[in-house]
Amino acid sequence: MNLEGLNNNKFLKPGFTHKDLLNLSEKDLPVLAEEVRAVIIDTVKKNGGHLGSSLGVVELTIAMLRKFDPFNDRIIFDVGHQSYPYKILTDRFDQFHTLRLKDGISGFPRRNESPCDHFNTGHSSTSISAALGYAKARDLLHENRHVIAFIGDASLINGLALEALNYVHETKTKLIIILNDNRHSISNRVGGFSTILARLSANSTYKRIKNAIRKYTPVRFSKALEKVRDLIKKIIKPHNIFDDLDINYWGPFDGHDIKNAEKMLELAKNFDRPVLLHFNTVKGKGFKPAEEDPTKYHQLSPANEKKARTWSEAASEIAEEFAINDPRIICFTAAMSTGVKLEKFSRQSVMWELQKVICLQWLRDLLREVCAHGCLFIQLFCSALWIN
Ligand SMILES: Cc1ncc(C[n+]2csc(CCOP(=O)(O)OP(=O)(O)O)c2C)c(N)n1
Ligand SMILES: [Mg+2]
Repeated sequence: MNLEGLNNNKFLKPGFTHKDLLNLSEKDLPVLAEEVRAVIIDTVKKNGGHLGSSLGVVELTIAMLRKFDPFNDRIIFDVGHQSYPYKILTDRFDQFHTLRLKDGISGFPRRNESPCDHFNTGHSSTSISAALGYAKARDLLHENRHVIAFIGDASLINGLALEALNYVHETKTKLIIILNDNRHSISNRVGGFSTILARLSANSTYKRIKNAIRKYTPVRFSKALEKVRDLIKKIIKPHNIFDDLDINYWGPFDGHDIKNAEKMLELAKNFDRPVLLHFNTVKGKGFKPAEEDPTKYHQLSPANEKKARTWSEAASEIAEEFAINDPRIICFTAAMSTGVKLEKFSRQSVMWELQKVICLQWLRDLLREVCAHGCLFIQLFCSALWIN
């Protein structure tokens, strides 16, 4: 990106650091949010990368970075494809134009890139496990830091993440889970848990909590905190699956309301038990094409990329060809039928297609039996084994 083009920016200028973010006033924050968005859109259009997820979490990231210290606290992103605003606001704005270029800023959190990146990611659903590890280590060493897992709705509702949720109860440690619910995976979100999240999102507690906070904030904040905390317990009903797992569920809240998000994060900071804050956001927020077609704008290719035929295109064509003659052909994808070019297959073929599956261990066992007499492509399963 041409840094000269940023001269019109009010806040996000060369040399911008995390400290500058802390010095901004409340009314400046929406302006900063728009400037962050513009930088992301501009850079991703040129260099390629993930677009919709990062655009959707700009406000949440601002709130989080004003309430937590990214150098001392441990903020762990799931997948990490939504971490562009975080990178820009944690002292990497000047380098952000090198996103995904050789020796440039990585498209995912990287420990060797910044002291604010605490966990290398790429595969989904690892954040809560990593956060639990950090929280346990903190307790053992009597350290003073917050641990936050920042996870998307589709990443939360599969085996690896659910396993970690199951274990939160056992660790009895303080942990903050921020659920960024944009109702999308790469494609549509599916599965039984998806229904649970949708029901929670439809809950009207957000307004009630906002009113409760408004009622108490004239009192000194620490006092208000106690009252609101008690109130939250009563307000956030009906009882839900997270409460059943001994994880306090607060929400749902508007993830684009920075002021309110900051208040909820402040409450979570002062809460001594595991808590999950459920925020509703819009994938692709602020860029109309991405809001309207979040699947297409989940990820863009670099502007000058040569359009060679990809491995996915070749493989999907073969699958389509086989499927014409054999109704037993099934395709499975790790929640990325678009990315692996299987859309046409899923539209045309009559057979069962199980897609949007992220938990590969589960998929492996399922496929082993489905394909007892067939052939199994296990590329992503192998990659997850190696990388995780
Ligand atoms: C194990 C694994 N399976 C599949 C993927 C491909 N993948 C990348 S992002 C993503 C969707 C994540 O959805 P969500 O967590 O809701 O985040 P959003 O993109 O909506 O912000 C998937 C399936 C992956 N990274 N890792
Ligand atoms: Mg999502």
